[in-house]
Amino acid sequence: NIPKTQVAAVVPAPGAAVEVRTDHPVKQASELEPGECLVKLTFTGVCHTDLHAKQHDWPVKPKNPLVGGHEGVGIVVAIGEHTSQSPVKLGDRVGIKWLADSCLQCEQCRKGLEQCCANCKLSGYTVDGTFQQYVVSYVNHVSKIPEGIDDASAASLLCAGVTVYRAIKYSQTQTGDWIVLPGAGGGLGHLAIQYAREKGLRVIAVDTGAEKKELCLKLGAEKWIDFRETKDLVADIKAAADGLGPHAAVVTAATGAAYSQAVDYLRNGGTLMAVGLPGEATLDASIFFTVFKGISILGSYVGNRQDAYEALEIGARGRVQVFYKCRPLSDLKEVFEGMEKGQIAGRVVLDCSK
Ligand code: 8ID
Ligand code: ZN
Repeated sequence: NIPKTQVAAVVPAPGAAVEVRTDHPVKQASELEPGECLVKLTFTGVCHTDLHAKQHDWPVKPKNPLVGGHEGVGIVVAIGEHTSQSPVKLGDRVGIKWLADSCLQCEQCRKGLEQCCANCKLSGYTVDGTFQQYVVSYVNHVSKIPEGIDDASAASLLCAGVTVYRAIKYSQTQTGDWIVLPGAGGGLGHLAIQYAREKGLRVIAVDTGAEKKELCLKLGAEKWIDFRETKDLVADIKAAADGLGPHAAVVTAATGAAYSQAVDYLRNGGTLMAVGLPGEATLDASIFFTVFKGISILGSYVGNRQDAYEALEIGARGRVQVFYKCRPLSDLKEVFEGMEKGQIAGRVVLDCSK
């Protein structure tokens, strides 16, 4: 009993406002290709990437018209005929991630860099995503959601969680090291605080406003710096980390400004992990001091299937929790407006039934 139509939040043209439609078609079971599955969604997170997609502000462009969204949780209700060896079956509870599908055969896929597969499909970007009630996805890449975590709480682990989990995993840090998190009060950042703590790191949170300050400190940040109030960000961050600066910075802010002084405040031998994705900005850093201080500058892009498995498992054990406010799917336009103004502490998760 899969309906013919559904509620979907559609970006009808590049940069246009979101339209909520109640008559959006649902791909029927008989229309699925081999390897495809249909997932009936319960909840979906809203990532800042979805706002970039709506605003059309990245150098790589999305499909048009677009149903965005890539932090969805739901149940597999159909699998394409002639799908061989599906890792999931009907009735399984699964998550939809940014990486909807990849070839699994190319060099990048073989090496575990599935997200860099030249033939990948991206949920809510190159294929329609989770801002609807039924989404077409791919059996090889949907993530089984472990027991012990409810749908709404699991949703934002699928992008925000996986992304910061991987970024911290490869941040070249060890137990007891200092990590600074510009963007700490946002969707990715507030989970980064918790995954960093889980790794035994000491956290300096950088963001702005009383609500985000309270959230960051509650989640285990030891130090807080308000980027709008500080007179000298470099001096304040260095001072917060024994006067020597942090061992790593994982930048999840969606602006180039948050990157600009990282090489200056990092400790000698430190690592800058680029995660936040302003569309046009360039990384402005002293070459001399990058070399002289032995700084590593790395980029980290979502995660592979194993990163997702690990990030979800930590969440299901209750070690990392998404701090979210729940809104109906039909409120997406207003949620984007709040996100644009930087008003959302943690995440917003949408109820796909409303
Ligand atoms: O795979 C990836 N690398 C990946 C995955 C998912 C998302 C990258 N992203 C990108 C998004 O596309 C977006 O560009 O990460 C960025 C952040 O996504 P988000 O966490 O979903 O956004 P948010 O909830 O709006 O949080 C951003 C925070 O940054 C703060 C804001 O106050 C907000 O809390 N911020 C800003 I804007 N400027 C800042 C600054 N200069 C800053 N914090 C510190 N210093
Ligand atoms: Zn995302």
